[in-house]
Amino acid sequence: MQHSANIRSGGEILVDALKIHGVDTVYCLPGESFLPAIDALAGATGRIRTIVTRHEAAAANMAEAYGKLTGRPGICFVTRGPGASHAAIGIHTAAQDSTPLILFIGQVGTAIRGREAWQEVDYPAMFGGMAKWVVEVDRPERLPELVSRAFHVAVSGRPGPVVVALPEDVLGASAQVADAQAYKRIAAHPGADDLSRLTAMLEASERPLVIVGGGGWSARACRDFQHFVEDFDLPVAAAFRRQDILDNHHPNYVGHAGLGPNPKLVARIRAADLIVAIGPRLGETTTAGYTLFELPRPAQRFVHVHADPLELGRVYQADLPINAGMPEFAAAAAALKPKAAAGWHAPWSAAVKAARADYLADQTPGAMPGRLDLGAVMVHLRESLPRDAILTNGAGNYAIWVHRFHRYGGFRTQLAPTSGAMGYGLPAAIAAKLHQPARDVICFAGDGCFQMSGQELATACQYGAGVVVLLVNNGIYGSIRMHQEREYPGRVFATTLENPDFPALARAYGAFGERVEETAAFAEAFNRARAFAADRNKPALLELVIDPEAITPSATLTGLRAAALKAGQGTT
Ligand SMILES: Cc1ncc(C[n+]2csc(CCOP(=O)(O)OP(=O)(O)O)c2C)c(N)n1
Ligand SMILES: [Mg+2]
Repeated sequence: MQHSANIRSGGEILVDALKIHGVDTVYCLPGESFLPAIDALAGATGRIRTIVTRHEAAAANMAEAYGKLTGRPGICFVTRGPGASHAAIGIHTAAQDSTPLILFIGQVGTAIRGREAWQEVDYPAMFGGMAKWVVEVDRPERLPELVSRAFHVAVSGRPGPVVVALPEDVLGASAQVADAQAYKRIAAHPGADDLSRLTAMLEASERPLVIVGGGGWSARACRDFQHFVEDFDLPVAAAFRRQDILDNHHPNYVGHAGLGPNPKLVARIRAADLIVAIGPRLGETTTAGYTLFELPRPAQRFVHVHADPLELGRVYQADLPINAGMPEFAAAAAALKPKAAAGWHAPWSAAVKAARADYLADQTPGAMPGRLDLGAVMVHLRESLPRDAILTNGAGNYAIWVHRFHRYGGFRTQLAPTSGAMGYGLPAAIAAKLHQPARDVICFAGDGCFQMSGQELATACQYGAGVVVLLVNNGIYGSIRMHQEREYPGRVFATTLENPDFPALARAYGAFGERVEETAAFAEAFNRARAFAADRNKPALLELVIDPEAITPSATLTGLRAAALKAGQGTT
């Protein structure tokens, strides 16, 4: 703890607060609106690394990915109106993904507030429905208090984003004020009664199933969760894009309940007599558009564990709602034992093995049209990448292959926005690689997705982030084209892309760039890309040229169109 009685600028008070709260990285796109803070960051380079991006969306996405990776708030600095507007995507994703993040925004001086001064925005109004808390600091003396509160709000209960607006005179003024101390995360613990009821419900059940997800997990919490799962031999499905909470190689992992799930898993969820949802909100993407469970009273007995008491009972009425942080719940659950612990065998053990077998069978891709088979690429990667490799992606149909055929190796091997935001993969990969340089970081992006943040190859080159980008090029906004063929068969509009020469573009940035057009060429090209990234600490991009017909692992565009026409879709 530090009690500075000396006179400091608002910028210095702020950056001292960041140090006290343990910040080691700041993602930033500068603006003249927060020069005193930038100058204070210049004086703090021994403690805080400042990563300067080419677009505020990327800075905010990097901060979000950092928050996901570490459980500590990702810190982002952007300028007023235009910068804040670009950065809004990070706030949205951090909210949907329950990720701790603090966005600091320069603001017009307090003396001219409310006149719609240059680039002035009312941040509480703009971010009020998206962020957990929005505050504008009105005096430098209040920086220690309000920054401390920002950290507490971001990490406590259900983690999420906080926005702090910084009027330029507040940053530039001098003040004498004592520092706060480092923040402490506040979390609920499960009660003894909750835990004994949970044990009793498990023991009374015949077909239990766990759905794990949500934010706020840590490596330790995942280990504890695994012990609980093993002691009760429970089958575990992952909520949408939460596939790295339980190592997918674990025999109790039975698949992904996200978009386009294995129908056999869906059938098991429906047939379960007890659902134990640990962490997820059970949102639209995990519940097949709120159709998987009856509303508001599921047919199965229902246990819902969530960090936010307001989320419990919001959509689903649980028989046993448990308000707890994930580390707190997992630690308590790891200590639970089935009643007849010694020699106990779960009556559902055979069902777990069958569910696991269904999962493994679903991981064998079928043949697809075109010379380069994305399923075969995924199988090669799954067999050759180290288990701790981090895979990132944004939004697009290409991600279906990644989520379905990869086996995520446990805590923080997946950085994927549950918000479904395009453009996330590359900034997330850069943040991950800079934070954990020893690990392989692979970014998947569609041709559409990549072009929302491809300029960050420059950032990756500047800071030495040796990520490998696998750019899946089908020449279309494939995901939307898929929906278009289903709803308006044959009426192709606004979904076709004329693309640049991606490898040449990558090379222009100083990255590695190569095009892969057939399956047999992938393995060697991937080795070259990976070696370049590792040796040069620079990004490497492989353009994977995919036949647009291969719209999902199991459907073709022509097939979708024919089926829709047959069903009379789009005709009047
Ligand atoms: C920021 C943002 N804008 C638009 C969308 C809607 N959207 C979802 S997927 C998609 C197309 C993605 O195209 P691409 O990256 O090429 O992947 P593909 O589906 O072709 O594999 C679009 C436009 C979105 N999810 N996020
Ligand atoms: Mg595409």
